[in-house]
Amino acid sequence: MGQPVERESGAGTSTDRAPDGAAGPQLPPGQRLQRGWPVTHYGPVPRFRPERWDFQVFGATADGGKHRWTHEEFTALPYSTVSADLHCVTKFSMVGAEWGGIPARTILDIAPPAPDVTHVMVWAEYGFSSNLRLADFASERTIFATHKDGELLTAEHGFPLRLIVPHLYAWKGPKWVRGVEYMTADRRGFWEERGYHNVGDPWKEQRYSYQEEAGDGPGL
Ligand SMILES: Nc1nc2c(c(=O)[nH]1)N[C@H]1C(S)=C(S)[C@@H](COP(=O)(O)O)O[C@H]1N2
Ligand SMILES: [Mo]
Repeated sequence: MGQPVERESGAGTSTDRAPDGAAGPQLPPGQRLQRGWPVTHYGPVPRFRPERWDFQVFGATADGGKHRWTHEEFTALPYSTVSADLHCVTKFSMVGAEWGGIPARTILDIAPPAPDVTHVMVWAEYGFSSNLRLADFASERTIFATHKDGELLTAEHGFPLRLIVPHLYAWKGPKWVRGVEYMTADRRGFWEERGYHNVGDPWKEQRYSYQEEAGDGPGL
């Protein structure tokens, strides 16, 4: 088997001009604006089975236990919205989305981590994962999205739940997310093990692991 590659499919045409000739949004270095919303991921789109779906918080929790929500319970948590762009490391950006869902901060409040937690691993269907520094996960703008622009996410864009981390590249936000592991040390997630940067700040153009500097991540 070869190396997995991030694959794009679906509608979306690239343009180097802002729509309507406007000045347009400011994009991170090396990114270009995309019209439409392409679908990008590795592997198949999972089927949603509500009776089997749960959301789990585990690892180094403050109370040492595992927290679990059914789909009904999770989607009943307080809803809010965040406006944020999506920056794919393959260089397209999708701008101006309004994400609706459950802020990561809410999860940290109701299922708090132990005091020595420094990182989280966000887990999705089929074992997909992405690691984040606790501070990135705890950002006021990090959100578990159920909706985009007021409409439920479609299956290929992550229904029923995906994470959005507005200040990092889009791979840091798993689609079809199922839980969070609190960690007392850093560990690489799926793409971070396969050559993507451990931190992934698009404004610093942290695309690949070879760009990492001391302190950016655990050894490869
Ligand atoms: N579960 C899962 N989530 C994923 C990925 C993936 O391969 N699997 N790819 C990420 C990448 S690289 C990008 S750019 C965005 C793309 O989201 P979109 O398909 O909704 O545009 O999803 C992210 N979330
Ligand atoms: Mo991506």
